[in-house]
Amino acid sequence: MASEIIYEEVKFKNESSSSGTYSESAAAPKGKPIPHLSKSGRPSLLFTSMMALFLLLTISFLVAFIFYYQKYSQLLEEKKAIKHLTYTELNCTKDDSLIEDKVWSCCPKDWKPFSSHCYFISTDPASYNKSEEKCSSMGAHLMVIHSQEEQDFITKILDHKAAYYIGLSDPGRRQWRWVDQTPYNESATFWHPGEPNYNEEQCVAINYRRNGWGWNDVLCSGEQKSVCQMKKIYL
Ligand code: MMA
Ligand code: CA
Repeated sequence: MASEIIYEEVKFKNESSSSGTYSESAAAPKGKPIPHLSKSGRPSLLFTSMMALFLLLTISFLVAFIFYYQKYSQLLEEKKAIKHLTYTELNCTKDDSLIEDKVWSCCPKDWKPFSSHCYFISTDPASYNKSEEKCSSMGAHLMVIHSQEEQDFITKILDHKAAYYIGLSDPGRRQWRWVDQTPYNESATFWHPGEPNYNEEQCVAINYRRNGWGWNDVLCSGEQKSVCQMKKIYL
């Protein structure tokens, strides 16, 4: 409020055309004081405040613009992804249940249903990252195995001569992580005898050896087949 008082003082003295204190300001021509300059010749508090406010508004506007622009682009990307995820054919079953209002549980064509999930066997070899990217582009992730039943279900339909990436990897220091963030439970693992055996092998593939199906740590750059997993679609 003090700033307004100062400003009005300036104006009043100007109109009265008295030379006053303002003619002494260095840059101002005689009798024509510059309104936004205070007695000292420095910008007045009001002017400075207005400039600060303007700057603040500009910054706020820019921040808001960037924020909404990013949100909008994200939305567009998601829409694109959803369009991409529209499966042309679903295979659905009505699960046996005594409850009347049953729902259809579906898997896309070429995906295999098991329990509450659908599985896709990708037969063209790719690195671990490329394999996971491919699953991701289909709304899935590399397969996660938490039980003997899951392990048995998938191995029954895999080729004995091939290795398949599963969604298990080590970001460092032999800390095994599932791609879906579910906890790694040491007591529900299916490593081949002697595996994992090399610190540089930070990704896991499932393959068949004389003792049966099991997990082996492998180099993530190696090109392997893979298995994708996603939740069943309920209609
Ligand atoms: C290969 C490779 C390793 C695996 C051993 C087992 C020679 O390396 O697949 O990941 O542990 O075979 O002998
Ligand atoms: Ca190994």
